[in-house]
Amino acid sequence: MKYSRREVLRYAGLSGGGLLLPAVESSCLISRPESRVLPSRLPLPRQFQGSLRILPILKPTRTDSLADFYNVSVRQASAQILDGMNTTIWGYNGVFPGPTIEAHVGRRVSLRLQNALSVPIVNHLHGARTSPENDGYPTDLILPAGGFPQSHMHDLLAKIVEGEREYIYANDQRAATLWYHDHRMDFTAPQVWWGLAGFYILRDAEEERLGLPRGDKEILLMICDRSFDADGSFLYPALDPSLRETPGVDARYMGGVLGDVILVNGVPWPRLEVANVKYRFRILNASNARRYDLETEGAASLIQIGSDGGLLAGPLAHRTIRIAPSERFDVVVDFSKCPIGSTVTLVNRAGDGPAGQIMRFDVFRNERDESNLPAKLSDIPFPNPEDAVITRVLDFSYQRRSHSWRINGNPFDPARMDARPKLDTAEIWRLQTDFNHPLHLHLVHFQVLGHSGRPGPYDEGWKDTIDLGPGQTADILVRFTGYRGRYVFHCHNLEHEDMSMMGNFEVV
Ligand SMILES: [Cu+2]
Repeated sequence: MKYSRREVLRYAGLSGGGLLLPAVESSCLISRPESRVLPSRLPLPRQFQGSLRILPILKPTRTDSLADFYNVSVRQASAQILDGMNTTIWGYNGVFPGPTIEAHVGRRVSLRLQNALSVPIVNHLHGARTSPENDGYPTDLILPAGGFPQSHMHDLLAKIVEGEREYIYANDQRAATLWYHDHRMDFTAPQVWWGLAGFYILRDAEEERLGLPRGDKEILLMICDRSFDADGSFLYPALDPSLRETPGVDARYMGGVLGDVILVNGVPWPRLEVANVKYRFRILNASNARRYDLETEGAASLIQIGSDGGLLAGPLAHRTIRIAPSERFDVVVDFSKCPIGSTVTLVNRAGDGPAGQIMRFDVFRNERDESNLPAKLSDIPFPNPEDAVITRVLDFSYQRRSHSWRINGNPFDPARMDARPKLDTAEIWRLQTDFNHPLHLHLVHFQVLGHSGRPGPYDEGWKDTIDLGPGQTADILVRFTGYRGRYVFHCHNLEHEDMSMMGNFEVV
């Protein structure tokens, strides 16, 4: 019998503390692995040469009165990311980023995924309130047609299929910027790195009525970093580059893999020609481990209108927006004060050298602005901590003994429930970290009560991911609504996630 590395760790008799009183080894003496740049083996592409790619909307293969039906094949393909070179990607319908799915509140989406890769896949719709069987639990694999050797983690509850399966998304939630990505047990990080990520935009009538910038003034921006091998292929420090058996990365990168090329919608440091009016940018950080401090240089600033879970109560101006892996920030940028011929650069204050730049807007056209930016956007309830029936403490730390990322000292185990919240109740989850961890809960949206004291500047509205820095603690108020069943919560630094920083909750 063959054990995965993670199973070996589990059987090594490592035990963790109880949920409410975590027994965690002191993290102050441990030198934690930092995220690290993987240098490309070719000259980096020049900045602001390529045009931003506007991501196409996927057409349903059919629709009826209740639902839209999509068929998508997940396959290997070739992409032109660098000038004069081909990059092998794994893509939904063979493209990276994946095609955008546009959905409407109250109308169901059926997504039939066909796995044409040589390894298992799992699809997760990030930020969606989805029934457990459709949520993309990491062991609910779609094996390649013809099967796959049983090297995957043992899970009695896993629903494994061969070739293809259908996912049903109810779209019974607020309008929001969601995204779908691979969630295969132990191999999420490399499979997303190869290209398995796309936008899923959920719209509703309330939002349409506001008159926000739309049409060609509403633009999706998927930011991610990648490194390239000398032949133009994606470079990733996987222990098993075939992604068939051994999970994990070269030990030097277990803190997280950073690329040295910044891609927006799959184009390195692109430029976009804009008119001197307001634009709406739905920004997603689809990077494995890199966080960005976004700023604009030029006569336009970032006005946040939405977060992971949809619109804020009102617009919120930021000098800088810190965006961690998997977070979404919906922003309006008003170019009306920019002279024609001027430029505005979106920069990353958290990055050095080339990684300090993201993309450039070239203001080239005079136009009349027909959009609005209302002072009131939506109703967000005030979070009342007294609604919570319990407070749970969850510690997210590196454990030196096992050289892995742990929650309350435990590695991931599909058979262990870390929490059993009751349907339609609220709980406070007190999240504490030793390091940078963007923490994500499936199924739910939450409000931030305190982030090392009080809500931070990026915690407004409904969130599904919260970014914590070293030694920070956050209290989040979580409402468990929608479905009973088993879901995961985890760090969305994908290398941490693959290396055990994931737990389970079951809504009962
Ligand atoms: Cu982490």
